[in-house]
Amino acid sequence: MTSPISTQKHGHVLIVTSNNPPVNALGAAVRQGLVAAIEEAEAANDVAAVVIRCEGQTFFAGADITEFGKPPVMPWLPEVVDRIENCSKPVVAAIHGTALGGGLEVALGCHYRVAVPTAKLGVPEVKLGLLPGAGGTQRLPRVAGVEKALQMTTSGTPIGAQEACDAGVVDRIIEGDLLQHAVAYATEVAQVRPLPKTSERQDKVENVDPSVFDQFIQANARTFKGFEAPMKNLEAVRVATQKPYSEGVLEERKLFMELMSGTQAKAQQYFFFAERKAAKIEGVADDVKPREIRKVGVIGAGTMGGGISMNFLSAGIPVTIVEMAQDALDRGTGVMLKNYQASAKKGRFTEAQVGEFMGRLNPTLNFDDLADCDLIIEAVFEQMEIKQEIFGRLDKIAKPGAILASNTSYLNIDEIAAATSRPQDVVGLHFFSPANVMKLLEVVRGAKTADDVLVTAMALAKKIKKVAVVAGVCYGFIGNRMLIPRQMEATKLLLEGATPAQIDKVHTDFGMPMGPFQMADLAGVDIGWHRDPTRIENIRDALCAQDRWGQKKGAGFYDYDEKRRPSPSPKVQEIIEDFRGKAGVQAREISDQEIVERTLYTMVNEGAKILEEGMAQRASDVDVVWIYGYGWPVYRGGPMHWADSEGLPKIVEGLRRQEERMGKDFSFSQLLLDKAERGEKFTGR
Ligand code: T1G
Repeated sequence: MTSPISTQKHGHVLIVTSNNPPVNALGAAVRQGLVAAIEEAEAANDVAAVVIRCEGQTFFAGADITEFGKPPVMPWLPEVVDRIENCSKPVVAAIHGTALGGGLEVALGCHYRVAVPTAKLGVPEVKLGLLPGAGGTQRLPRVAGVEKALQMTTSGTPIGAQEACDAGVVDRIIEGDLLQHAVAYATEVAQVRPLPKTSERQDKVENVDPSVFDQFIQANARTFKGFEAPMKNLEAVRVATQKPYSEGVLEERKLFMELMSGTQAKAQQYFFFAERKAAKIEGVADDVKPREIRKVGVIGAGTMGGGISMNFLSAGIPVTIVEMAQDALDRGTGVMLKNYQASAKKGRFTEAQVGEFMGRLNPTLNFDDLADCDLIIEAVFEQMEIKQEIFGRLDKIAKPGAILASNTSYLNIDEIAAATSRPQDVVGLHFFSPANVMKLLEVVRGAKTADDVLVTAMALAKKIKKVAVVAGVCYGFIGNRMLIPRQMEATKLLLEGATPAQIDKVHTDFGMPMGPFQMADLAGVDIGWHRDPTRIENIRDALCAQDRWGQKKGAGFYDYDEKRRPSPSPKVQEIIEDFRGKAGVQAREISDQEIVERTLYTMVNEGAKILEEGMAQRASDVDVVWIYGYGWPVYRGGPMHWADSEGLPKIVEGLRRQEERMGKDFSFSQLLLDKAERGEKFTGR
């Protein structure tokens, strides 16, 4: 098999090229080829310098993640990087695309680094539950300084070429032909001695104030909470300020192996592939082309309609947004502008861009203005009759081939499609609030939704930087359908003796951003409430009847102060005890484990039902929904991956207790029972 690494002499420069699509991952053949190329350069008397570069979309984007967990093949990446650095002739890294992880470590092993202005450089290993394990935690601080190294290693966020140049990671920004200029640069430095070795730099790691690390930990405590990798990245960088390189890399290796053998790294690496697999639609031919979406229409300028519109405006797609009344339209567009300006303040956009985005917006009261849109998204009140009336009108005015989408969170897409003469053009696009922030998009496939409509939705999701998951038509699709039993069990636990704070704490200790009652207060306790304060059938009705609609009213399951800080509410406790009395329930001590079983195991059971009914394509899609839609901790890999790591027999055992408690109101997923019985897993790792 031909090596992905080839060499070619250009004058006295040996050009080493990697051609290993799609991202020049540093698999075994690449590593072997790089070492062979350096040996070739050493042996050739007419070679004075070396350029290492990559064909295709990017410079090396890191170690080959598909090799993880498999028997290692020599040479190790650290050895390759050391071999490059110990070459007796200068080696120049020519960087384009994204030099990430091991890719940046290879570049740091080179004596010089040049990059095109659009290149990005980073060490995203922390997102895989790891740390740069090929010398990166020791070389990066020596080149860029401790602060920059801490920020890059613990966030995993890449930096641009100019920032890298300013930090000393890149020696020169190349305008024009990268290879040509890299060869010229290599010729320029061919005779320079001593060769600059990043591992020998000491100036940026000596006399570092140790308090830098404690301050960094404090500043990032919330972000790091629950994760193992960020702190180990920080420890590795700290070692670079305490020990010589040769000892530091040994500590780096130890920390790396600790992470690699842990459950968090497995979960986060699983999720890396799960997120990409979600984009694949089973049963749709690869040659199905997406429809062109040049213009989008949005019906409803409320929180959802405005947020949805922003995704397209920011992606360069004009939006016609329709409301029924001028004040609603003005309010909606005003909120969009305010949100953009808030992002601009955080440096996400420039003021000019905000003007550009808003310039693409066409607010109107005239429904017929939607006639020339290629995609129209309805984002109005969650009531079937209203949606069917709107889709009936759309059917009359939308141009042929326009995709008609509903942002419904629960309702039946087939019933909505039936209100039109073109059900094949109807699809669900369920955005998560805030729609301009949350990455998840559930693409709900109706019985008659055409394949190219699906393909268009998935392609468009990528364009607007969403992660799309295909869902079937069922109440609540994937995410909300699993939320329902969780909320029901959480409410029952209140009646049986638990408090909102205890239940929420079990969830936040687990790693969720908030628990069931904190979530209810944030979203609105009144969502789905029948609005009749005289009709009080459950705890939620009682709260709503007393205007306790959540944070927006300063009171819900919790009381809130003027800064929206929550505190347990005696009033709510009274309501709970009142209901307990009426139901004749005796309060009892509820263990945290019971709360886990009754809420999280119940979700796993519902997720298994979703799979057995074909409402999700694969278990990893369910995990993608819960990580991107609800903040399930990525270091636990999502509900189905977590269930596998808990052990399905243990999940079944916990749910048996549920079955005893609930009798006929509880039904097991047969798929869950079968898999537990057969010792199988949902997510295969
Ligand atoms: N290894 C193996 N496959 C990879 C890969 C990798 N590092 N990166 C991407 N792929 C596959 C991906 O699964 C997909 O496959 C295809 O390439 C296109 O990816 C020792 C231990 C580079 C910014 O974490 O961030 O180095 O679905 O859809 O949107 O210290 O891929 O087509 O079959 O994402 O253009 C560190 C991970 C590794 C970078 C391109 N590096 N990759 O984005 O394409 S650990 C990373 C990315 C490491 C060392 C440590 C992105 C990208 P398929 P894609 P994209």
